[in-house]
Order: sequence, then structure tokens, then C-alpha cells
Amino acid sequence: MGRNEPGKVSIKGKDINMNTQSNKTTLTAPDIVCGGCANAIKNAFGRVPGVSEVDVDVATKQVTVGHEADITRDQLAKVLDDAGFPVS
Ligand SMILES: [Cu+2]
Repeated sequence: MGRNEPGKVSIKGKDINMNTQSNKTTLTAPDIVCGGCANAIKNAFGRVPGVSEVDVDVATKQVTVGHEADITRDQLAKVLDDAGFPVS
């Protein structure tokens, strides 16, 4: 009891992590058709500083990116675009 978790504060009952300010953005790219596409997209985002996680759902053609708060949706869309998967 009484153990403090560094960086965690509670505001009005909601736990907020002050260490990693991260956002999640979901983008849809209709050209995602198979696991190869998913791997290519994961590799592309793996080279982007500030991106912490990437989840690609081939069935729904959705890419969910965990990233630092100062990365915009447009920047993420450009990464997908450059990898050959234009965002709808
Ligand atoms: Cu593919």
C-alpha cells in the first residue's frame, strides 16, 4: 500500500500518465489486402520517431498508430502514402 507509481496522477478519478503523452490515431487505407501489406506498413512506421506502436487490421483495412502527441494525423497519413497505401 502507498506505493507511488512515478508519473501517474489521478484527476477526478481518471489516471493520467504524465511520462508518456501518447495518442492513438486510426487511419483507413483501402489498398491493404494481405499480411505483406501489414508488414510493409509496420516497417514504414517503425522508422518514424515518436511512433510507439502500430496495429494493422487487414480485414477492416485500418491502421492504428500509437504516437507522441505532437505527431499529426497528416504526418501519419503521409507515412502510409509514401509506403504505397493512400489513406481514404
Ligand atoms: Cu498485401
